[in-house]
Amino acid sequence: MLLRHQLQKSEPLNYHVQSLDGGANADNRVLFPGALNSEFTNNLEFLRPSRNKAISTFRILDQYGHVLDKERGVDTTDEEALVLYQHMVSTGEEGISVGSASALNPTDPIFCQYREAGVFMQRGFTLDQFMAQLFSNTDDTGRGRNMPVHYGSRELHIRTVSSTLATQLPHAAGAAYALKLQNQQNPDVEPRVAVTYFGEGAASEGDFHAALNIAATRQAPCIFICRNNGYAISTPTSDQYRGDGIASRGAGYGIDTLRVDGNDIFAVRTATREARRLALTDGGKPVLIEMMAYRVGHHSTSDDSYAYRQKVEVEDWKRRDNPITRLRKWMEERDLWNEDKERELRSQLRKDVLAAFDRGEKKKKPKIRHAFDDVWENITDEQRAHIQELKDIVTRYPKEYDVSQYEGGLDSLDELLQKKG
Ligand SMILES: Cc1ncc(C[n+]2csc(CCOP(=O)(O)OP(=O)(O)O)c2C)c(N)n1
Ligand SMILES: [Mg+2]
Repeated sequence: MLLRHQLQKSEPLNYHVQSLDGGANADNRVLFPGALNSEFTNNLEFLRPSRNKAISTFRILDQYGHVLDKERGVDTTDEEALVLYQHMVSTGEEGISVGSASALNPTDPIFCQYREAGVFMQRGFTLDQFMAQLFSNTDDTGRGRNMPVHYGSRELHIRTVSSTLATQLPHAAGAAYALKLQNQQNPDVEPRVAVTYFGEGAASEGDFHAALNIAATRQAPCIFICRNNGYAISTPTSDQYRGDGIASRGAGYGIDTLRVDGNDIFAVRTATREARRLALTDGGKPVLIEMMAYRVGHHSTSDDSYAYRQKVEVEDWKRRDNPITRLRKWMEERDLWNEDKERELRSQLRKDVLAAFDRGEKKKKPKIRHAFDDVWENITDEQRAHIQELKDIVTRYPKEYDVSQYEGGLDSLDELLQKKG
């Protein structure tokens, strides 16, 4: 019995050794190294997941914005709700990104996919910063090297967006393991968790499995937030998996897991806060939250989703249930919001976005030298030859290669060439 007691609380690292001398127990369980605490049975019964009840979905508001459990209420003040609403007013899965980011600590490092602009908004990324990246202008911290929507901010503790699906997940698991060690070594510093966002399509990548497993075996404080929006571009979930969503996989890896109604920002906030608390208990552990949503927009501006789904399906979701109208209904019932305020907010936001668009568009492009630097501390002979060649071509064909829009024009290449190798 001592053995059982030890195993339940012990570090997983030791269990191989302990189980070898374990043997059969009085209550008919064998502690096989690969499946702890399994009971013997003489029933020949396969697990048949298709017959199980689906994992339930946590919500606080119904689709009409009514609080379901009056005693529990919501954990958001009226003032907070108004700010959240302003950050949400665009199109898509804002309940998930804005809601979860608002329930984290501002220094928790975040690793995004690409559909989480709300996380950036909530952390304080400005419209000018969004535009700097979208226009690849000289204020872009990524120095114009990335495709649009690959934002990142060191100050806001958000790693640069990674659209190579699922690569952000092992990064987050690794960061969480580093945080676990830091949290242990510096007990006076407020403990942190790593947080990562990904779509249900990204969960088909090998990196998803590697990340969940390493976070589970290392007990790293990582919150995995899956946005299950029903589609991976044109691939519906029915072609992506047969199991009970992504939540069932968390359980498979021994990770505390919850499925949440992603259209309910209050449920998202409560779930995230609780996930953070759980992730920091017992020295740290991963948590998975599957947030259910529907992708009402096209995948991207180059996608026409009506080629693979019915328009009526999309219209139905837009009308029936979405995170913005649900919060709005709740606010209207409390007399916090009305049609006039809505019109005013939308018109002001539109003006702000267009003004930032204008400013962003007018700025110069980053220096051309940034195409070469930040890889090696000193440029290599091969790079030197490439830079020289680029310079020659641009000088020979000035009409084809107008570099006047780039900060410093061609001179920035000279800065590099003059740098000592
Ligand atoms: C490794 C990799 N394979 C394929 C792609 C192309 N791709 C870009 S987005 C996407 C769909 C991802 O769907 P999901 O993870 O559900 O996110 P959603 O767009 O629905 O938010 C695919 C296949 C990619 N970016 N990276
Ligand atoms: Mg998806």
